[in-house]
Formats: sequence, C-alpha cells, structure tokens
Amino acid sequence: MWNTLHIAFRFILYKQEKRKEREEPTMQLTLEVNGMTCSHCEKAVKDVLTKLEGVHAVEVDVDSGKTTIAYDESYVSKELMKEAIEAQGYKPVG
Ligand SMILES: [Cu+2]
Repeated sequence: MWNTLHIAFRFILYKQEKRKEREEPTMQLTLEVNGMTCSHCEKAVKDVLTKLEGVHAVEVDVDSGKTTIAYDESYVSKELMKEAIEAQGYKPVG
C-alpha cells in the first residue's frame, strides 16, 4: 500500500517537473532566408531547424523568406541555426 502511494507520488512529481521544463521561457528569432523558391525549399529549411535540439517551433514563409524560430538558447545558438540553413544551400540574413 505504501509502495503504491510512493510510486504514485513520484509519478506526480515527475509530471510536475516535466511541466516546469516546458514552461521555461522560450526565445524567438526571425531570420530572412534567401534562396527559397518553392514548398520543397520551405520544408527543407523547416525540417533542418526542427531537428536541432532546443528548437521548439519553426514557421517559414517561402514568399518573404521570413523564418520565425522559437528556441531555447541554452541548447541552440543563432549561429548554429544559420549554419544549418546554409548547409541546405540557403542564405540566412539577420
Ligand atoms: Cu524549392
């Protein structure tokens, strides 16, 4: 009985810790990415950024090149994100 309660209690603590992690302040950055011409380019940029650890969300507008990234700066830097975009053959500015 005590063990079951103990396990349940640990589980609740674990869930609370996870929730706290998710609520950590997120940075937002907007880059202008040049060289995108179609939906495949848009997807390539979005995918390469999303794969980086610490990147939470990516919005890419292929027409304007405007790329908005929500990220945790303790995991990923602006420079790293720009390098990842460049490695796909596009030119990030900003
Ligand atoms: Cu394309």
